[in-house]
Amino acid sequence: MGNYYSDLTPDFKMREIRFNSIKAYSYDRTIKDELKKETVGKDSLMEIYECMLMIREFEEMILKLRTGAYECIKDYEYRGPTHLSIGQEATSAGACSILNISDYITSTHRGHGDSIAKGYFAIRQMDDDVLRERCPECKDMKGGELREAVMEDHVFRTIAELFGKESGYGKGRGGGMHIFDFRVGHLGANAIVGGGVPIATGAAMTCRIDIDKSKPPRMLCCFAGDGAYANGVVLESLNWACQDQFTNPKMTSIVKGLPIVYCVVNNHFGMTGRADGEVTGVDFLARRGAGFDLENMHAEVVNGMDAMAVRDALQRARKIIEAGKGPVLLELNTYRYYGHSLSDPRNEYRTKDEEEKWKQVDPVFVFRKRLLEEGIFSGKEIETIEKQVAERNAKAARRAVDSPDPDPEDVIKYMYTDSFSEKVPKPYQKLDPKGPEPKVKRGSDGQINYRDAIKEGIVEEMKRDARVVLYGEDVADYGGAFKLTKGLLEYFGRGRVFNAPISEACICGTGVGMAMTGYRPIVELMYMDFALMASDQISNQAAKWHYMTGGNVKVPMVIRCSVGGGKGYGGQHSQSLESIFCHIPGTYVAYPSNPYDAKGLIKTAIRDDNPVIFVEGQLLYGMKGVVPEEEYLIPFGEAKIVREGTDISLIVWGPAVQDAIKAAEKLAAEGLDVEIIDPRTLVPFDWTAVEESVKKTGKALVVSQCVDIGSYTGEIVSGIVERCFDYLDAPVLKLGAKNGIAPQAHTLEKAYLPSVEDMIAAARRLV
Ligand SMILES: Cc1ncc(C[n+]2csc(CCOP(=O)(O)OP(=O)(O)O)c2C)c(N)n1
Repeated sequence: MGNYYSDLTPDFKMREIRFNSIKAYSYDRTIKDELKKETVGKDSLMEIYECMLMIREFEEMILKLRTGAYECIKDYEYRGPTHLSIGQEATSAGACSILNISDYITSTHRGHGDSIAKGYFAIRQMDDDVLRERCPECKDMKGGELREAVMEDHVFRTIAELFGKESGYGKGRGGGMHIFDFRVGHLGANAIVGGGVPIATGAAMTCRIDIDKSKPPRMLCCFAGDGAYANGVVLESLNWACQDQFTNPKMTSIVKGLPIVYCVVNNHFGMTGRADGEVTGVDFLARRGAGFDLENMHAEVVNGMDAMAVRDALQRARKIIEAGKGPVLLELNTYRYYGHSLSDPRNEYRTKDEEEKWKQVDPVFVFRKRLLEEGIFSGKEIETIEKQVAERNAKAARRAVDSPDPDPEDVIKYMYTDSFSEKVPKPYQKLDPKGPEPKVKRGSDGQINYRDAIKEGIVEEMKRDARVVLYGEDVADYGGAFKLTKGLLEYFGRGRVFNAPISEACICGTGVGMAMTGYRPIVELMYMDFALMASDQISNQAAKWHYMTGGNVKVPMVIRCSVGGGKGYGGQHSQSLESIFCHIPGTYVAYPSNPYDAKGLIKTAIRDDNPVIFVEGQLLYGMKGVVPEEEYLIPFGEAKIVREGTDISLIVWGPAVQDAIKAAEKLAAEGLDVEIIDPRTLVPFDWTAVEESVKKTGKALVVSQCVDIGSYTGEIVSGIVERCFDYLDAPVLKLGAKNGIAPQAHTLEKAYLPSVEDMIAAARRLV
């Protein structure tokens, strides 16, 4: 038993459990006070103002585009989302004004402001060399002229993305709701409400462990709306971020809470209705900080209409985080002046009077007034910057309209990357063993089982590359529900092999965040059925970010999940769901059917730069086979001819392969020579092997343990018909599990899964 647990003793002493208090609106300084205290410089004040103006100008441009009132591009008809953040500028500018280039943010569908602000303050921090790197066309410029050109380029790339242009940040693939810029630490806006929060949490895990002592410590600012704080995955993330294992010295050598600030951008409206008074039970969302940590997460409510108050809270958050006491939760209380989008007239859920009251505390005008009244800047200085911002936006908008659209030929370009971890960067080649290596024992015949083959592949890859980490429910001390990872903790240590809360969405989402920021997580989902709990993080996040960023980010992660079918575990622990993930563009799907393939494929999965769903058959865990001790990889997209034959092509994967072999042997006795093809990876799929076989045999049967309706087997059937129609002597058949729910009763489950006899019957039908 791990020495970090103390014995549980029954203790029912009467007591009272208290939560710490949460401060609200504690900021009360003037700008002059700030200058005197040197918490801000005059330049920074102008930067904050300029940044807020840039956001407003950008958002008002969208507003005017709808009526043709944006003069310089009157000829352009904008189509696409219009989630404006006018009124919320202080949250973006105030927060980003304290971030370093190397700090990260994540944002939301209403995230143009966050994106503009993160880029703006990063550009203000860049020296001339870095500026030139960002903008190769500006290579002959320097100083102020260079910075201005790069700033204009930032606005241009943002507008170009909004307009779906090839020169946009995401080459027009993601659009405004998925805006990002990894070069300045913007990890992406998310159009799935709450979807970015576990990703941010995972990126913060990277910041916590991946420390370069020559650089300032990194932190993450996660912007998400008030609506998102009702979402399960967001609450899972708060729980995740507060885990004891990050700060318990018995469990980690990096005693440091997660360096993340959860910024709740509380504009008081979800989509087209209010949360408080109806669909939530609290007055302040900062209360969400209680309940996950013994002393509360450090939480505050902040006046989000005041950039200086936001900045002050973020400065405090940074100190807390640098002291190792993260995470922090800040509720930034603000208001959006327009509807959810421009098609929302907003009169059903709020009054004009209410809007007017908020406009009285407008972040841009009030800040301007304070700068003037406190004598920080003259009217002329302010007007100069206002003019510059408007002209810059207009110029960038014109340029964006005139820039080329993506080529329709490239519609699916960037869906996958061809890249692969060829060489491990030097700092990650170092192995730091904490105990004995978990060596897999071979029998005298050189055989090991499927479970150990996967384990051996994982160990080899983790030894090769320190960026590979492994986590999931009880995978560390216990070795996972199926003991596949037993011994890895003792060898690699808890920094690389650790247990996760029972939060499948967060397990996958944090994996996405770690992968985006340079790590290569292997995450384990105990049963494939539970992948449905994480379906957004797998299908909308892991799968899509490479494409949505025009190939600018890679998500090299492996999601291991096992299929429990055949054990009498019933409807929620037995499903073969690989077809679902084959339907989601952006993920690879591998399903080894034997120990040799299992080792070779897991190693490839770990080195591949795409997200891979790695399916394991629980009934195969005990299967033995000869597996070389030395290194080998099995390329994705290369099927295996399990048995050569001339009469029927039987395409089959997973545990059904063994049954197919038995069926082929029986059919051989009847004089039917079956060729068995195991694709090994369903995505990418080896069409060449299947085509060659079917052209030879003229008959095809496709078998899997997926429920027949909507199964990937149907996709293969249609592909065969399309490719081999002239060679076919019979209809192509498919066989799967019955169109029902996996039953518990042995008799029923036997009838449910495709059997050897079913395969024989189908083959006979073909001839
Ligand atoms: C998971 C999910 N459910 C519903 C929606 C539709 N939707 C888009 S924005 C929105 C409201 C989000 O509210 P909040 O998080 O407060 O952000 P805000 O729009 O106020 O900035 C909803 C429900 C969505 N995009 N994602």
